[in-house]
Amino acid sequence: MSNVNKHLTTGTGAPVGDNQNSMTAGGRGPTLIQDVHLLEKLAHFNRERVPERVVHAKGAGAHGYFEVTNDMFKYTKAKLFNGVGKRTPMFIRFSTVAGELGSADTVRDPRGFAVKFYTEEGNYDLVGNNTPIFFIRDAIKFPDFIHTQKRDPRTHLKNPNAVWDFWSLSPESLHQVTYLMGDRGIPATLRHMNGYGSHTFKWVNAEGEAVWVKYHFITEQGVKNMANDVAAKLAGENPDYHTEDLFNAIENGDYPEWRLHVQIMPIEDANTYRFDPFDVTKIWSHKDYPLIEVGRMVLDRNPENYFAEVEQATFSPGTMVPGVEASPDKMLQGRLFAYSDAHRYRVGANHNLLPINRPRVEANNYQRDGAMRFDNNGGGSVYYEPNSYDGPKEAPQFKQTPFDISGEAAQVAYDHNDHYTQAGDLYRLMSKDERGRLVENIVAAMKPVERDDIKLRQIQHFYKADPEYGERVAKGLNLQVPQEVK
Ligand code: HDE
Repeated sequence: MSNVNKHLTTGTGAPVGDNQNSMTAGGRGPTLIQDVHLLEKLAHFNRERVPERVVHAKGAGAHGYFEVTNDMFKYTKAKLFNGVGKRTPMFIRFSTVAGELGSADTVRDPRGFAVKFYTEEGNYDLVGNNTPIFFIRDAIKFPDFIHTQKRDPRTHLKNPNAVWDFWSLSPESLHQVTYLMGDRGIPATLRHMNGYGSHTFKWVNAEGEAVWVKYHFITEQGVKNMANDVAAKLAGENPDYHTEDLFNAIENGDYPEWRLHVQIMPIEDANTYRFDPFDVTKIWSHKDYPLIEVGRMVLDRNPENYFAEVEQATFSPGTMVPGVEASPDKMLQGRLFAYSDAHRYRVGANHNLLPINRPRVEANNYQRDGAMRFDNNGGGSVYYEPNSYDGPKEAPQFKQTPFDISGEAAQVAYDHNDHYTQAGDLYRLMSKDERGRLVENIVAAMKPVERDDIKLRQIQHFYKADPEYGERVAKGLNLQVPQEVK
């Protein structure tokens, strides 16, 4: 039906006679409750905000495509990674982690790098960061970790005591702390940073053979970072600097591009590798498992509407396609629950029906009803399974790949506890100037910490990673490296 109303209407399509004046009893009388246009406008306005993401609240999104440049048939049957030249539409949302929806872009913080591929087999979400590792390696610690990154419940201010108390008591964080406090902690723009799946995932080929895989999106723009003073100035002058840069680049046809590479580990190597390959605080050496190019990701279209496409976008590591499966990485396992739970709370039970989240292939299932079920809710089709009415049936060829389980059910820590080698390697990999800036950033961040015992505990971790690292931070804080660690 053509839009008969060329004029302003209410939410229910009725034409509006006056959008400037509330209806009153007499020119100066009280406002009449029968002015339903006024009531509707005010009531809808009160409900314009949905809860912001509890982490990664501030973000920017873009549409684009993924194009295969190198077949991955050998490793995975996932169709989006096979057929050189094949293009799959995708949507990405970049984000900071700790700040609220209105916070500044140019802060020292990991950046979210969440990609939704609208593949011919359903959506595939790769919900990563711009860091190949993470601070912790068991989901059970995540709420506590994020509490220390957010505001103190009494002062409502950021609390460096909490930040460094948690990190000094969670030495597995040292690698990511070194990464975060280094130059890459503040990217110059969202286009000049890499993206990583961070976790280890499982790929399965058409013969049912599995390998372990890690994803690397290498920016074609080159990695560029932002100096502290520039970042601080921009945080005040233009808190949306990264958002604006991405939008303008795409608007001007300067489409940012990343090359997707993977590291492939044979399934049996997981038992003997020198680091636990499922420990997301560790990387796999590129010498051991070199990068293999898979394709290119190009962002070439800005969202039409920020709220509809960026705020309502829902990504989950649990959104996988045939040929991609989870690994036993405890952080990934926890995320498999947390994301869709967050979406059901924040956006609603039927968030997958929203245009930005809806798969480009038909979703055939018996899920019905729920708030905001704005499609035909399955119409009159059969609404249970098994059934004799030709409803959609499972396809056994898409069963998850069986895998062996060993040991007993228990709450156990990872058994590889070397938190220092890779953090030290990262420190020694840095140039002299980078190390100087790293130490400066750490000293500045730790100076406000009230208790010396927290500082000294953290200094011991830096020292164990590299004595020079520890000595320089201690000196910057006018403290001595504790004898017991020397
Ligand atoms: Fe998240 N994370 N996360 N995270 N995360 C969320 O989902 C969570 C982790 C990441 O642009 C939330 O919709 C748990 C690692 C990105 O919409 C929430 C754990 C990595 C985004 C959540 C982690 C990420 C989120 C908040 C520990 C990189 C934004 C609201 C097991 C590999 C996605 C929401 C977007 C968002 C939970 C740790 C990346 C609460 C429980 C590790 C990029 O569900």
